[in-house]
Amino acid sequence: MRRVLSIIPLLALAAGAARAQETPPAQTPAAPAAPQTFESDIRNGKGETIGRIAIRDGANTLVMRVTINPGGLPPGWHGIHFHAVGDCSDTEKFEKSKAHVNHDQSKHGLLNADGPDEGDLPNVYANADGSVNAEVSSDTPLTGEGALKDGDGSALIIHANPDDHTTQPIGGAGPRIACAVIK
Ligand SMILES: [Cu+2]
Ligand SMILES: [Zn+2]
Repeated sequence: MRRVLSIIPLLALAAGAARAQETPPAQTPAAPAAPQTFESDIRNGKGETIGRIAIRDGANTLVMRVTINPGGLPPGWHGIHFHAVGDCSDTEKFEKSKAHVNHDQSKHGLLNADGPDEGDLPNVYANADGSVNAEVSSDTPLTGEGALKDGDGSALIIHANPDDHTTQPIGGAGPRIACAVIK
């Protein structure tokens, strides 16, 4: 949906460029809007802070940096997703965050022909010391229609195992081991 909407400003830009050839612009174009930003702590199953997410949302794409401190996660690949509710209070299972953000009943999986859902993200890799430094992108916006910061917010959930990006419902990613509120 975002990609469709983004056609309109592109057309406007094209029209603007055509006009610019006829008459010089009276003033310099406005600077592009700065990305919206959001940061939140990531907590593990004991409620301890193990890292942080930092989101920047531009006009068409959201970019999220995931930083996990040494000792934060078991080493190896981990599935991460945006879940539908911004509630990480049940630290044993993080089930209050509900299922993936998914407003149009898409199938789960970045590699699924009938997917992805709006919560799907690439896996992150935890180093031998349990730390992570990763950056992922998503078409799901931070604010506005279908956004992460809707009425009940959303959560970034980190799973015990990697997401295979294909199978239902969560690509075999296993238990939820860490959570960050996006609200
Ligand atoms: Cu998940
Ligand atoms: Zn999914």
